[in-house]
Amino acid sequence: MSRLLVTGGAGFIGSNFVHYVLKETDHTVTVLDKLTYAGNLESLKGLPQDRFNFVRGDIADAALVDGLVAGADVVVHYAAESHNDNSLHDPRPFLDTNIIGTYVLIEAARKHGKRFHHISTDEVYGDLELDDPERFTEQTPYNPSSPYSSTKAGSDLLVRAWVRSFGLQATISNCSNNYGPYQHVEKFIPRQITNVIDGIRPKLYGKGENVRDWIHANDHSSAVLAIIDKGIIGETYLIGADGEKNNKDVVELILKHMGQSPDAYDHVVDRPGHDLRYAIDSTRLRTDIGWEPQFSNFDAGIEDTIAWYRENEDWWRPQKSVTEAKYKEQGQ
Ligand code: NAD
Ligand code: TDX
Repeated sequence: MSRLLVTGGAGFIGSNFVHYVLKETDHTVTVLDKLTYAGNLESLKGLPQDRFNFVRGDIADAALVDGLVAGADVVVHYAAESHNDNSLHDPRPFLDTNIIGTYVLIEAARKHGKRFHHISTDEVYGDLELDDPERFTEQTPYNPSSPYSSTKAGSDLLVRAWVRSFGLQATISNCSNNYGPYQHVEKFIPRQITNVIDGIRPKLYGKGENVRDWIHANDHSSAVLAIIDKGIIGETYLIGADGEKNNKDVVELILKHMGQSPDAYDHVVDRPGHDLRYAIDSTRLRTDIGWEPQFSNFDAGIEDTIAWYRENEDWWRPQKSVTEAKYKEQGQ
C-alpha cells in the first residue's frame, strides 16, 4: 500500500486515474487540485472516503505543496493547463502551472526524497507527415508547436534535469490523445457528442485530415500504475494504443452512432499551427514493463463514451454554453 498524491485529480485523466487506482489497488489517494474551469469535484463522487482525500490548492503554492509531498510516498503529477486552443489566446496560465507548478513540485519531491511520476504528452515531439512510416519513440527530438506543448516540453526537461543534477527519483510518460468519461466539453470528442445532443452540427477544424492516436483513459491509467511500479528511475515511457484516426473519420463515427447523416458537420476556421499527425510507438512500455492496452475497439469505446455523455448531462451542461460562446468568438 502506498500513499499517492495526485495533482490535477479533478480533471479528465486525473479523475479517471483516481477511480482506477482506488478500484484496482489498496493505495490511498490525496488529490491536490486548484479547481480551475477544467476541474470538477463531481468527477470524484462515490470514492471510498477512508482511502481518499481532496485538497483544493495551487501546485505553485510551495508551502502547501511541501506539506502534502512530505505526507506522500509517490507524487503523480497530472495538473496542467491542457487545452491547445486556450494556449493560443492566453498563454500565461500555461507558463504558471505547467512550468512553475512543476518546478515547485519537483523541488518538494527532491527535498523529501519522494518518488515522482510526471505525466506528459506526445505533443512535445511536434508532428509527423501523414505518410511518415516512423512514429514517435523515446528517442524522437523535442519539437513542440504550440504554447501548450512547449510548456509541457519545458516541464519534461525540468524533470530530466532534476533527475540528473539532484538525483530526483522520477519517471516520465508521454501519452497520446485520451478519450473517455469526464472529459471537458472543450475537447474534440466531447464537444462533438454534446453538440449533436444539443442539435448543433459538429465542427471540424480545416479539412479534418489531422490524425490523432486515440487511447482510452483507463489504458492510460493502467500504464501509469505499471510505470510507477516497474519503471526505471530517470526513464521516459511513451504510452499509446495504436489508435490513429483522422478527425473526419472520428466525427463521422460519432454521427453514425448518434443516428445522424455522416456528412452532417461543418468545416470551421483551422487552428493556427495545427499539428498534422501524432503517432506513438509504445514498444518500450510493452517490452520492458509488460503493459498492454485493454480498450482496442475504438468503435465500441466511442459508443460507450456517447452513452456516458447522454447519461451524465448534469455533469457537462454547466460548461457547455460558455465553452461554445468562446469558440463562436473565434469562428470555431
Ligand atoms: P484537464 O484540463 O482535464 O485537467 C487538468 C486539472 O488540473 C484540472 O482539474 C485543473 O483544475 C487542475 N489544475 C490546473 N492548474 C492547476 C494548478 N495550478 N494547481 C492545481 N491544479 C491545477 O487535463 P487532462 O486532459 O486531464 O490532462 C491531464 C494531464 O495529462 C496534463 O498534464 C496533460 O498535459 C496530460 N495529457 C493529456 C492528454 C489528453 O489527451 N487530454 C494526453 C496526454 C497527456
Ligand atoms: O471542435 C474541434 N474541432 C476539431 O477539428 C476541436 C475542439 C478540435 N478539433 C481537432 C483539433 C485536433 O486535431 O481535433 C483534434 C483534437 O483536438 P483536441 O481535443 O483539442 O486535442 P489536441 O489538440 O490533439 O490535444 C489533446 O491531446 C494531447 C489534449 O488536449 C492535450 O492535453 C494532450 O496533450
